[in-house]
Formats: sequence, C-alpha cells, structure tokens
Amino acid sequence: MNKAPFNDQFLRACRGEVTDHTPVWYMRQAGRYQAEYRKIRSKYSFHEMNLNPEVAAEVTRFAVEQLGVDSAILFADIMTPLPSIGVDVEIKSGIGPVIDNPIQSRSDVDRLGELDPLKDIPYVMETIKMLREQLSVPLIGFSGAPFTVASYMIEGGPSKNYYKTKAFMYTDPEGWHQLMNKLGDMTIAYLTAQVKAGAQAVQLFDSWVGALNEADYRTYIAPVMNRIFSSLKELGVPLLMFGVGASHLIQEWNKLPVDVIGIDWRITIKKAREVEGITKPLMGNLEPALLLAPWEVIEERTKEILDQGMEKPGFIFNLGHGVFPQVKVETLQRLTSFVHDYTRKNS
Ligand code: 1CP
Repeated sequence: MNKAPFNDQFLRACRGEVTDHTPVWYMRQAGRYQAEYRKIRSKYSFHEMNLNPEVAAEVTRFAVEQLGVDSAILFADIMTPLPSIGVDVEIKSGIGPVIDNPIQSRSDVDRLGELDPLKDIPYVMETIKMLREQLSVPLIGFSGAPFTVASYMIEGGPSKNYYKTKAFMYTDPEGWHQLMNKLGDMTIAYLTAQVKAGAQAVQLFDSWVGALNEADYRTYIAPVMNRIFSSLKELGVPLLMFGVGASHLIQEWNKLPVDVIGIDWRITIKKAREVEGITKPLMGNLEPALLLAPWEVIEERTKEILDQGMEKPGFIFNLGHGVFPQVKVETLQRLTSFVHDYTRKNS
C-alpha cells in the first residue's frame, strides 16, 4: 500500500512545538454517527469488533480518512481490559457499559486480578501493529483513568451523581486506595503494552473525575495519577489526559507529569492559560452540541477557540467531549477543513 508522507502535526503540538496548522481530531471520531460504523456494528457486538483486529483497525482508519483529521485513536473502550481482571462488563447499545457484579466491598477489591496485556488481550496490540502499517497520522492509544473506571465498577453502569463510588471512597479510604492502586497497575501495564506495540501517544480518559472537589482529588486521586504518569514518562511518548466538567481541577492536573491537558467547553483556552496559569499544551474544546447548530454558529465559535489557541505553540483542536450520534459527517468534515485552512492562513 502506498502511504502518504507522515503527518506529525499532532505530535509536534503535544511537545509544544510550532506547527504548520492547528492539528485536529475528535473524541469518539469512530462511532454511531457514521453509516459505515452502524453497518459494521449491526453484524458484530461491540466486543466482537474489539476482538477482531481487522475490524477494529478498519473502523479506526476509516474515521481518519473520512474526516481528514491529524491523528487516529485506537478503536477500543475504557472497559476493554476489565474482564481480564475479573469484572464482567457488557457494552449495551444506547446505554454504555453495564456490569453485573459491581464492586461492593473490600473483599471484592481483593479478588481483582492483574492484567497481562499480551496474554489477556493480545488483539488490542495486534490492532495497533496493523494500524501502524496503514496510517500516515499518529496513533493515540488510551485507557480509562482509575476514578472513571472505578465509577462504572462500583455503580454497575453509567451514573449521574456517583454516590455509591463516593460512599465507598469516604467510608473505606484504605480499600479505595487499594482499588486505585490495582487500577493504576492495570493502566500502566495496558498503556505500556500499547506503546510497545506502536501507539505514538497515550491518553487517559478521566471523564467523570470532575464530580470531586480539589481537596478530594488531592487525597484520593492525585497519588495514583502521579504514579501512572511518572511510570509512563519513561516510554518517551506524549501523555494526554481529559475530563468533563473538571475545570476546577485544572491546576491539580498541571502539577501532574502529564504533557497535554484536554479541557471541555466550560472554560476558555485564554482563561486556562492566563487566569489558571496552565503552562502545558492544551487540547479542546468546542461544545459538542454546537455541531447540531447552523454552520455560521459553529464557525464563529471555532474561530474564537482557534484565535486563543494559536496565541502560543502547543494547541490541539478537539471537541469538549465525544461526537453525538446525531451529528452529520459533513459537519465534521467541514470543521476539519476549516480548522486547517484558518490556522494555516493565520499562523
Ligand atoms: O473514536 C473513538 O474515540 C473510539 C474509541 C472509544 C473511546 C476513546 C470508544 C468506543 N470509547 C472510548 C472511551 C470511553 N468509553 C470513555 C471516555 C471518553 C468519554 O468520556 O466519552 C467512556 C466514559 C466510555 C464508556 C462508554 N463506552 C460509554 C459512555 C457511557 C456513559 O457513562 O455515558 C459508552 C456509550 C460506551 C460504548 C462505546 N465505546 C466506544 C463506542 C463507539 C461506543 C458505542 C458502542 C456502540 O456502538 O454501541
């Protein structure tokens, strides 16, 4: 296969270097808003798609080609490694992950096993290897962060207020730290295997950690996040993190040994840099619901983000959260071209 020359714009921005244009990719760029994805998904369960490296690679690559984005994100889920440590999880259409044996006590934590990625989930690493042969943009590997993964393990599925998770944390802090450490070990093993297989950057999704305040973040979460990122640093690839509704934690994140901070639409890039004093490269942060608005509105709001982002090197354009199934492919295609053209002219 003839590959296009490698596009390193995303990796350059992660390192805080000057780029030719602002690189762009979208969280959940492979998914239900694409007719091609829906067609494949009608033949396989989500798990079967993951198990089959050809299918997982196809879905990953297709999103890159269809949208013209500057990086690929591995097609898998933050729940992918969980069955290997003893958690039965099923991805239910229209709901998300559902777990039949949620964690309820310290003894449930004690029973969790260890992940051996190459033995337990070799198909993920095979997908990565296959993609590296095929892609001309960087491949981002990823994992769920301990709090977010624990929230599904304890609640048994998606949640609005995480009260069972918080009750566990406040009632049995020692058991909580054990759980965080086990999930920390899992994350380190998983992401290390992904990088060794060829992932060129890794992102930790801590989607729901914004449910905690700063003091609780420092006590219950920061230690494991520090350990994870310190350990991954040795791999030499950019480390990214992201959370929803977590602007109040941004200074805590800036202290972690992470390279890029992904933010949602509740804070501007300008405020993150100038008021919060964030020095690391930033990624974000178009409100995903805007993708359902008329193009003129999308363009105006995107310009605002880009004008702020371009003020210094080290900016990656993304949404503030994942693409909704209702979004039109054409809207994302137009947005990608717009970001590229606008930032090429104005940089
Ligand atoms: O292009 C991509 O981004 C595809 C890879 C990907 C990623 C990075 C998927 C596929 N899931 C994820 C991460 C993920 N999964 C997160 C972190 C990012 C975020 O906040 O969106 C979370 C919280 C999950 C859990 C999850 N898995 C949900 C959310 C449920 C909730 O609590 O609201 C859902 C709906 C899933 C299933 C899932 N994962 C991925 C896809 C394409 C789907 C839909 C599956 C289907 O076709 O039914």
